[in-house]
Amino acid sequence: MVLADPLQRSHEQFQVRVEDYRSFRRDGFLHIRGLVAPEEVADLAAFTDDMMAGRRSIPGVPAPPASATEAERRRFYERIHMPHRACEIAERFLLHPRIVDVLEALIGPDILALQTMLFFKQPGQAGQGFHQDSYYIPTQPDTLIGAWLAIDAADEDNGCLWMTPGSQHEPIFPDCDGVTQQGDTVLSDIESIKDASHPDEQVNTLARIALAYGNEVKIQAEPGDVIFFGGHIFHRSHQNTAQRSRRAFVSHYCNARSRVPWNHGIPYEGAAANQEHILARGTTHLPYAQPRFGTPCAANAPDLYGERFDDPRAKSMMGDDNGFMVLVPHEDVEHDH
Ligand SMILES: O=C(O)CCC(=O)C(=O)O
Repeated sequence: MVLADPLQRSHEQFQVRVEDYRSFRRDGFLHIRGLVAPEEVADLAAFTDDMMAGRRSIPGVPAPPASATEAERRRFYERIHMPHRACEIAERFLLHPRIVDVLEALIGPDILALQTMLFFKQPGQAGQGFHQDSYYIPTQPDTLIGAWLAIDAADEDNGCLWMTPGSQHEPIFPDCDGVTQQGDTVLSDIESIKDASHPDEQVNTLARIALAYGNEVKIQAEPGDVIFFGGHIFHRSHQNTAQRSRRAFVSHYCNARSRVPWNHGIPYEGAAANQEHILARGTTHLPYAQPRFGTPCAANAPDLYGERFDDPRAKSMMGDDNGFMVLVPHEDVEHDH
């Protein structure tokens, strides 16, 4: 009998430095340059070009009419939600092993992949005002993290991300817009805010709390850079006022041991929707989904991305002598806490 080749990782593993881990905790975000290879990002750019030209489409997402002019096609899409449920390329980037390597070090070891958004952000298209992602995507305990992959170079003119370092320690402010009942409402004196995500600082009252920090930073990025940011940090982006596009692919994840009462507004069975989300790395006692397009990940390739079955010891991410975060078994009882 000829055995199939054992499944192998398709990408060189990315190891997070202890200094990066520290800066993620200190600032609330982490910018990893060149995490995704240029030729892979070019695939994603070509995919969006093809969509705007009407050569490719995502099932369930309307395409520009055949009569649309070039300018109308460019403005047709702004943002597509959850493309990983309808097309292979989005699932591939959601489960990109090097992105998940970083997640494993920051919030792992077990990672559940929840959400994707494809931003077209063509010249003139709007930004998104101050908001906290955990308001929209609740996870319990809250381990939400976003990964923002630059498809185009992003700067102040074409609407890059802006982050407010330190605001990751803020609670999630309930929004009295009535969209959800979410937020940290058990805190006795928490104030409700209004119109989070609205670009106008006078309308969006989260802006007052965010701007009081006085330290907002712009995150200029090159194609292939990924910005990781926690679910509590105040962040925003502005309108694209340049003549260049500012496309980005954004995914959200949580630790796979968190309950996720969220399925992008789609009804689900039971008290949580974990069974609708894909196990990207590690293991979990909670339900999870398989990828729809077969992208390798812990759900379908446990030998590669799941638990090492021959080693049942508990493990934690720790710094090694070379300054990298590595998964270490808890074997030294003398030093256990
Ligand atoms: O890319 C943008 O313009 C905004 C992205 C953002 O704020 C988010 O994904 O939470």
